[in-house]
Amino acid sequence: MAYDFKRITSEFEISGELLSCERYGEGHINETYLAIFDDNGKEVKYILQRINGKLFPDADKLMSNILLVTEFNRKKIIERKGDPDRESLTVIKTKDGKPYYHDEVSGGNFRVYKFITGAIAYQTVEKPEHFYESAQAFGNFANLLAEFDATKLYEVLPDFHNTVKRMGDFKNSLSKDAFGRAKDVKKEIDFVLSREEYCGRIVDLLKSGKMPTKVTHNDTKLNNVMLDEKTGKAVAVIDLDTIMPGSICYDFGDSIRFGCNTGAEDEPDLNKVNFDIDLFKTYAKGYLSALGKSVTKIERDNLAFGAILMTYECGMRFLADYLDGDVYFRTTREGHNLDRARTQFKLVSDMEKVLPEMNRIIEEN
Ligand code: ADP
Ligand code: GN1
Ligand code: MG
Repeated sequence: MAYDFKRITSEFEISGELLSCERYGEGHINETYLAIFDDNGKEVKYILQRINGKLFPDADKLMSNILLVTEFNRKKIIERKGDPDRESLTVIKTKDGKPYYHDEVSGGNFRVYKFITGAIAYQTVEKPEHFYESAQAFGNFANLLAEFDATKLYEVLPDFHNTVKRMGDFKNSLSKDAFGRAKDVKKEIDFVLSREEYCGRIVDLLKSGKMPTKVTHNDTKLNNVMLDEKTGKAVAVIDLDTIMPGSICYDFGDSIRFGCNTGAEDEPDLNKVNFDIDLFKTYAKGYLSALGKSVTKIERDNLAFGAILMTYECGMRFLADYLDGDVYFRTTREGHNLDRARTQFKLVSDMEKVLPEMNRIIEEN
C-alpha cells in the first residue's frame, strides 16, 4: 500500500522537508521505511514504521513499554557519558505529544525513531567479532534491564515463547490445513511432533520458580542489534516490541538460532545450512562475560538447550504459518516460510548431535 508519507510524517515533531521515504531493512513484522529530511540544508534520517496492527492491536500498550524502556536506558547511557541518540532507540513524538500516530486514511499506526547513524544491522555473521559484539550488547542490555521494574511492562504478546502453547497453535493449524499443504510436508510435520517433549522444559522451570523470570528482549537476532560501521563495536539494541518477562535461555537461544547458521534463515539449499559451533563458543563467551554473576546454575544448565528450543520453536512457527497460508511472517516468494522452517529443523538436528559439547562450552565460560 502506498501511504501519504508527507502528511503522515508532518504529524511528528520533525523539522524540515521530506526528501524521500523508502522501504528499509529486513524485519519480518513491521513495515519499516527510511525517511530522509532536508533540515536547512542538512540531511536528517528517521525510521518510520507502520506497526503491525494484527500483532499489536493495542499500540498504546506497545508504545508504553517502548517508552519506558528507552527512557530508562537513556538515563543510564547519559550517566555513563554515552551518546543516547545512538546507543538507544529514541521515539519521536507526534506534535500532540503521542508516541505514535493513528492514520485514519490507511487505518495504520505509525511511529518514528531517530535513525541510528553510522551503524549496521547485519543479516548474517560476516566476522566472528561482530557476533561477539552482539552477544555483549544483548548481555549488557539484560544487565541494564535487571534494574528495571518489570511490573510496569504490559505483556503485549502473551506466551510469546511458551513453546507448549506454540505446539497447541501448530496442531490447530495442522488440523485446519486451510490450504491443503500438510500432505506435502509430512516429513517436517513429523519432525515437529516427534520432539514435543522439548516444549514444556523451560516453561515448567519458570512456572515452578526454579528458573528466574527476567525482563528479556525475546527477539535477539543479529539484525536487531546495530554495530558501528567502522569499528564493528556494538552500538544499540533495537526492535523492542517483544520486551516482556521471559528467560535468558530464550534470549541466548534465539541469538544462536540466527547467528550460528552458516546459511541464511531462508536458505533453500540445506547443504549451505550448518550449525557453526565455533560461533556458538564466541557468542557464549561474549554473552556470559557481559552477564557476569547474575546467571543462576539452572539458567546456565539450560542455555544450550535453549538454543535447540528456540530454533525448534521458530521452525514450528514458520511451518504453522506455511500451513495457515503465510499470514504472520512477511514473505516474498512461494514456499518462503517452508524454506525457513526447513533451515530451522536442519539446525535443530545439527545441535542435537553436539549438545554435550555445547554444554561443555557453557561450563568453560
Ligand atoms: P521488525 O520488527 O519488522 O523486525 P525492526 O524494528 O527490527 O522491525 O526494524 C527493521 C530493520 O530496520 C532493522 O533490522 C534495522 O536494519 C532497521 N532499523 C530499525 N530501527 C532503526 C534505527 N533506529 N536506526 C537505524 N536502523 C534501524
Ligand atoms: C520476527 O521482527 P523480527 O523480524 O525481528 C519474530 C521473531 C522471529 C523472527 C524470525 C514479533 O522477528 O519472533 O524469531 O521473526 N518477531 C515477532 O526471523 O514475532
Ligand atoms: Mg527486527
